[in-house]
Amino acid sequence: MIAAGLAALAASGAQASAVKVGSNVDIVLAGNGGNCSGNACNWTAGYTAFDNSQKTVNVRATAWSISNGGWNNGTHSRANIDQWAYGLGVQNAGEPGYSPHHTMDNGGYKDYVALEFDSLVNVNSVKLALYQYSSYQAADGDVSILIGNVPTGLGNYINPLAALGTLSTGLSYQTDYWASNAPNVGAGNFAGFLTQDDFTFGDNEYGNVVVVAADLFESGGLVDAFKLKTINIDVFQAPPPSDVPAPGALALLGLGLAGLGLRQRKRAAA
Ligand SMILES: [Ca+2]
Ligand SMILES: [Ca+2]
Ligand SMILES: [Ca+2]
Ligand SMILES: [Ca+2]
Repeated sequence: MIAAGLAALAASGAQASAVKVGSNVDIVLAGNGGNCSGNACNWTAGYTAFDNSQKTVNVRATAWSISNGGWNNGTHSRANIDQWAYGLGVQNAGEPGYSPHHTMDNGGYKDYVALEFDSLVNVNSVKLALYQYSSYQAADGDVSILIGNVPTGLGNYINPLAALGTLSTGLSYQTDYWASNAPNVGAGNFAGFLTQDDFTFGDNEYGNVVVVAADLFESGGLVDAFKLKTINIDVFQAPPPSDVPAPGALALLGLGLAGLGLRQRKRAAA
């Protein structure tokens, strides 16, 4: 039985990882509210896979905000998501309704959007609509991306921190910084589009949940405030379930191997 288990493990490689099936899939999140209801938004995007087949990827967005700290130690609360002509915005419980507070910003609480995909994905770039946060500082668009896997999805109220884990526990994350040279257009005004495309997630960094946040590490610099217009992703396909040893089977195999080793040591000592 152990030999058969070992053979199956060898055949599957044990390190079975997902395979990239499509790249540079653009999902346009801007609109006039038509994709949203019940404080969540949904899209379906079509793309041509590497094998030339036509595929779709579905995504659902909810909004969140962090108070009293950063990703690892702050309080994560559900916020209002709004789909605007220039992109998705976040209004948390501590914010007034007027611009620029309807953006995803890190002035006060740190706002983010959680995107749940029905495929495994990673991120190449995001297109942002920048807003000037205050009259005495230029607009800024530093953005943090987190990628993790939550097999059950987040639903409406599952705390993304609890579901995805802390930044030190295998969650892939990167921040793309921008040296702001936006014009002074006055507090709350649109300051232009910005594409952040220096993300370098590897082909082993994928998941079904992507967090897009106003720079989670901003501290004393220019406040970041933007709407999320477009996200560009690569799509991966998980290996067939039969190729992946179930955790239970692996544990049994481990016990079996431990037992085998024990017997062999006893025999050698005898
Ligand atoms: Ca906000
Ligand atoms: Ca704010
Ligand atoms: Ca910056
Ligand atoms: Ca900044």
